[in-house]
Amino acid sequence: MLYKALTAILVILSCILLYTTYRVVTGEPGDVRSSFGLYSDDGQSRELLERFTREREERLQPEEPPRQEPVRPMQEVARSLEVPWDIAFLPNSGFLVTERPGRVVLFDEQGNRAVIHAENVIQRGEAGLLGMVLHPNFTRNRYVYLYKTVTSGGRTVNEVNRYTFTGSSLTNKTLIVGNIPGAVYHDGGRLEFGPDRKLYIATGDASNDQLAQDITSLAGKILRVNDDGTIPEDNPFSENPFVYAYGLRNVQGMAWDTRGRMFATDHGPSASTFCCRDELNFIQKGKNYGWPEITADETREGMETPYLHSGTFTTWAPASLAFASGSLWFGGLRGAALYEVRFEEGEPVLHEHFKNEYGRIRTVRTGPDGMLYFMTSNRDGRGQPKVGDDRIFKVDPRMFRVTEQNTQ
Ligand SMILES: [Ca+2]
Repeated sequence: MLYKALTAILVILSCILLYTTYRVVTGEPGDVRSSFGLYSDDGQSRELLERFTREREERLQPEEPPRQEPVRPMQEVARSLEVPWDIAFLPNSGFLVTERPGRVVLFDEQGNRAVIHAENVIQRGEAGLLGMVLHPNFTRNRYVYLYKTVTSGGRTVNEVNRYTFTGSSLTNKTLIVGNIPGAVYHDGGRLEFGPDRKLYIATGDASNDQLAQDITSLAGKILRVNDDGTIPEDNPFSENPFVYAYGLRNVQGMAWDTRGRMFATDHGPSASTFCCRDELNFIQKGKNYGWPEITADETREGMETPYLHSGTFTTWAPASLAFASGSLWFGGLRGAALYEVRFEEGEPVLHEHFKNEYGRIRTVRTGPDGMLYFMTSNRDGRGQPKVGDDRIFKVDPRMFRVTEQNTQ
């Protein structure tokens, strides 16, 4: 009896051993090897290890990704302005707007509006009170920078001044850069602080195209200074230490993408017999952007061709540049559109929004809320103002992709 029982136990144990050996050898589902700690250095084991690691890492991630906010509707934020040229967002949700005839208008957080500052400016053609930017440390120092066209020593010039914002006025005017050649046309005018916290100043050729290639002139350039107007040590030209890039015709838009790459728009010679060729340029320190020697796709040793241009039949008249939602955006004056440059598989592709819906569009800026703010320029002498012009709108930059998805 005892002998039979022992035999039975032995048979059962042998069966278990045989089954286990079979599972180990075939690697059947259930993976007995892992329970036995029997990992061998084959592909399947590595795959299992990787899967385990991946699953563990996934468990360490937040339970759910943050919910995407719904795309917000388009909204008018201001109206009845006269050639608004720039907008600056205050920390308390109010904002400042420059009007080209010489006014700075404050819109406070309650929506009240007041002219808080007036500048004597030359108001002819494209000249006047133009760009505005807040210091990166505005919350602490309250500095506001303005770009304007004035008469100095009998000449038309542009200058950049710094002011202190008191909450209801601009005081302590300090000259930052003066004697930038000015004219009725081609005054540039955009101000931006770069990611390096230097002040970049976009100028025009002041209707004298030869100045763009003349490194000693401040015309047809992108200038770069410290916040007090002194020269950064790493600017590229000893002949003219203000200059960062040159060979430009009339730059009114500068922006940096999230990788810190700098871009600038430039107005092409739209009004001449050699039409159009508006530009979007990838800006690098010390480079020559070709005006007036080369335009559009033309190349020449030591000169840069544009990243994108409008061709010889189309005019954008690009008057600004902003980066939002992975794209570059600019307003088109003659083009009467909001332009978007998307990077599709690394290539810049132009998309046109609101064509002829709002008339001439000048400045586009990204607000602290991630919305795009754009302003019309229908009262600048070249447009056809409608009731309510000029106006400022805000639009969710994601709106255009949603619209496209819905119409596909
Ligand atoms: Ca060029």
